[in-house]
Amino acid sequence: MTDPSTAHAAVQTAVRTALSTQRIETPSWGYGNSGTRFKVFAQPGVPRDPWEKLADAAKVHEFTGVAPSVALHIPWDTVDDYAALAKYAEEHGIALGTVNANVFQDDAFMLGSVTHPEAAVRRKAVDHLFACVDVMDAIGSRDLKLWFSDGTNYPGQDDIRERQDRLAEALSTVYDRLGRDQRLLLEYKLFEPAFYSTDVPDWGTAYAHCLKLGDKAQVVVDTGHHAPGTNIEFIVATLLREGKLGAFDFNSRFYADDDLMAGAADPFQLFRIMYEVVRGGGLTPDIAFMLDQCHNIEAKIPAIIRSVMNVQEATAKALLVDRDALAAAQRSGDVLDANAVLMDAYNTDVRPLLAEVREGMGLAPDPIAAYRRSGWQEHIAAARVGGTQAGWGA
Ligand code: AOS
Ligand code: ZN
Ligand code: ZN
Repeated sequence: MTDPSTAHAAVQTAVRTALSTQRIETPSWGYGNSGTRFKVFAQPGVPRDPWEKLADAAKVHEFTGVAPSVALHIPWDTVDDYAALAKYAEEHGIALGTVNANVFQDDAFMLGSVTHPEAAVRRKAVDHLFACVDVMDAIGSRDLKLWFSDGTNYPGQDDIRERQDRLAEALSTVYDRLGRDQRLLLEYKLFEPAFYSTDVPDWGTAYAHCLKLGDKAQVVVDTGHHAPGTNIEFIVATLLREGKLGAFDFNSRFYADDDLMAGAADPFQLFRIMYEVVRGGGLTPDIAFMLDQCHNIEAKIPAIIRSVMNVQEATAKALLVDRDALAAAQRSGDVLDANAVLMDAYNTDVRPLLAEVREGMGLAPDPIAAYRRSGWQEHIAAARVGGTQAGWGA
């Protein structure tokens, strides 16, 4: 029989290894100015172009050690030379990651992009998706993330069934264009900007399309894209069982797609999601763990650091669940004990453990304090004056 203290030490080592090797991708648009339709509050030092967004992302990685890649949004992050952008990222100790396609900001797409009733508009949308794959080729990116704003506002506005056929056709055209090691990640969202029907409203629709497309098509779970009360961890468990979970867009919501800091509104939900990830063997590079957030009133870089830390804390707690004890309680039908095992892990203060993990990686134990001490915020506020600040949507 294994000595309990040896077993405990082995678990601790596994947890520390998992935490120091975890990877969380940050979104280029999280560094830019953003707001609501009422007001965008500009902040001093905000990046003026994709290059400066990368410089800020490099700081998040420098102080957390677990955020080595940045997701791009095309055309928001359009540059003349993508290979140079990738090289610039590398020089700053990070890499370019997922390419997000934007087919929601052109006048032509008012009635839809890939599901638009007119073939010429659908063609224009698919051409943009091809251009995004070209960017992936240039920067060596694995994942194309597709979120479509497509849908209708009024019953009868368009044929909702035919829109699915148009979507399937566009997806399969893009899928065929992917390289051997590239993937198509399909993101669903309950509503907005369409309010009556959305063409990819839920995981079931995304799953059905991905299943037809093949192994290189996977579903993205954006935590903010569900109806209130949805059991997101069940969706995660199901997609993992089916081998169809490709990525997360982490953020928090109080009402709708609020895009607030991950783990801020409901850290318990994030823990439950991460527990299903751990339980389902999903803590691997095959699942892209990304943030999809905008920081409207809080300082952006520290907010992204905080979000990364919140994901780490949820992961640490998920890793600490005593799975043997949980399984025993579940098998014996002991509802209270089973729930207590889960809650014990959730209620553990994992901050000292994460501080130690960081120190083991040669980092400061408190990334936000280290960032503040670094003087980067003062540097960018002084250096980045003039020009147009890049933002979400700019
Ligand atoms: C939109 O609601 C989605 O979350 C997408 O991931 C989108 O591309 C991203 O939020 C940037 O706007
Ligand atoms: Zn998203
Ligand atoms: Zn969203």
